[in-house]
This record gives sequence, C-alpha cells and structure tokens, in this order.
Amino acid sequence: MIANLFVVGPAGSGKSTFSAAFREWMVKNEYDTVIVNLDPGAEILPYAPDVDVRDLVSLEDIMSEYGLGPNGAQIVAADMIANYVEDIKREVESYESDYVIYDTAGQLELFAFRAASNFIVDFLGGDRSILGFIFDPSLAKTPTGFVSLLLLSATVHFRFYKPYMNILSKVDILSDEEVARIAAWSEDWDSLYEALINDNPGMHRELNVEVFKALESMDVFKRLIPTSARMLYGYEDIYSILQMYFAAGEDLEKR
Ligand SMILES: Nc1nc2c(ncn2[C@@H]2O[C@H](COP(=O)(O)OP(=O)(O)OP(=O)(O)O)[C@@H](O)[C@H]2O)c(=O)[nH]1
Ligand SMILES: [Mg+2]
Repeated sequence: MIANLFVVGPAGSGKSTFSAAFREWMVKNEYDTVIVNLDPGAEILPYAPDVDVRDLVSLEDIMSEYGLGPNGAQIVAADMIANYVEDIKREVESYESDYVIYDTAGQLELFAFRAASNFIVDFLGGDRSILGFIFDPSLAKTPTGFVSLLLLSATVHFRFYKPYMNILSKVDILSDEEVARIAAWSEDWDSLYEALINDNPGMHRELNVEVFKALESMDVFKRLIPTSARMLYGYEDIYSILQMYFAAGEDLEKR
C-alpha cells in the first residue's frame, strides 16, 4: 500500500465527485486504485465503491435502535466506523492496490471534529495518509470566503497532523480569470492581502485581515490545485503530489 488519500471538505464541496473523477483518471492511466466510501449517510454516490461503509454501518438501524433522528444518527454512525476499521482495512487490502481514495462524510464536522476520526485515519492509512481538502469555488472566489476556507483547512490539518493538499473543485464553472485570481491568492500572500483590504470595508473585513495574519504566521499557505471533474482536469497534479510524498518522486510501476 503506497498512498491513502482522505478527501475532506464542507458539505457539497464536491468530495464524492472529485473522488470518482480522480479514480477515473488513475484507472485511465493504468494506476490501480481503490475507492472507499466512508460516508454512512451517502444516499447516491457518483461511483460504485469498492469498499462501502454503508454495508457495515446503517443509519436506519441506528435511528431505530437508539431512537435518534437523522442528525443524531449521523454522529453515532461517524463514531461507529471506528468499530469496523479492521473489516474495512481487510477489504481494502484484498485489492492489493497502491492507491486508496477515501470519500468522507458529507458534513465536514462529522469527519474532522470527531475523536474517532483520528483513530480511523491512523488505522487505515497510518503514515501513508494524506488529506485532500476541497475548496468550493462558490466560497473560494471571494477573498473573505477564501480566507475562511484556508482557516478551515488549517484547522483540519492541525487536528490530524498529516500531510495535506488544498484542492479547488468545479473550475469549469469559473472563468479563466477567476481561476487565475484564486490560484494567485494561494501562491502569493501579498495578492490575497491586497484583495482582502480592497474588499468591502467593515468589521467583517477587519476580522478577515486578522485571521489572514494568524494564518500567515502559522505558515499554512499551500498552492491550491485547480480541478474539474466535468473536464477531468487537474488530476495529474494530484497524482504528482502523491508521488512527491510517498514515492520520493519516482513513478511507481503501473499494474
Ligand atoms: N460543474 C461541476 N459540478 C461539480 C463538479 N464536482 C462536483 N460538482 C457538483 O457539485 C455538487 C456536489 O458534489 P458532491 O460530489 O456530491 O459533493 P460532496 O462534497 O461529496 O457532497 P456531500 O457528500 O453531500 O457533502 C453536485 O451537484 C455535483 O454534480 C465539477 O467538477 N464541476
Ligand atoms: Mg459526498
């Protein structure tokens, strides 16, 4: 097992679609890749999971057994995954693939802010884990939204202390200029600062400038990788980052 990519991000940011498209790109390029659904609450998925947590943890059963509504059941389900990590790992390993993509729970907090998740990531991926944090363009395209996502991504990073990458999804719905501007913010602190202070004045802006300064001193800046599932675009960059972290830049043998 070489690389375990845990795809995380806010609800609706494009985690499942990204996971499906990246797997499609990998398979097209002859890199054997397993895709795991770790979202017990997923109703419809844009891919057929090789391993599916819904076979082990059922929201309906939890709701009736514990007398919970759908939200309470989601929390119990998120923690319950920890009871099944051995089964999940065994099933993943049976594929003997070098790459594993884990699509995580719809709501970010169910994955990022539950104590069980650290254990789950450590058990399934160990030191061969990397987190991919998805930035939704609808928020990322404004300077204040971009700073909010940077803060959220940094928070997730500090919860897991694993390598991570920041990924911009759905770039097909942005203009080329918008993509270039957002990419520039991620590569150049000054351009983001400039955009922030030119944003609408007021308390909101002042707060964002303070958050920006904190992020700058924490050194959490990373180049944002633009992707589009619709255009199957950007996945070579994701693959290169996996190589950089886990194969010291060498191309793994295809199989
Ligand atoms: N145009 C476009 N739409 C996309 C892309 N990726 C995802 N979407 C759309 O964004 C919406 C959310 O995508 P999902 O993949 O379900 O996002 P998610 O983060 O897994 O959502 P939850 O698990 O429900 O939180 C869907 O309507 C997708 O079709 C993309 O690359 N381009
Ligand atoms: Mg999803």
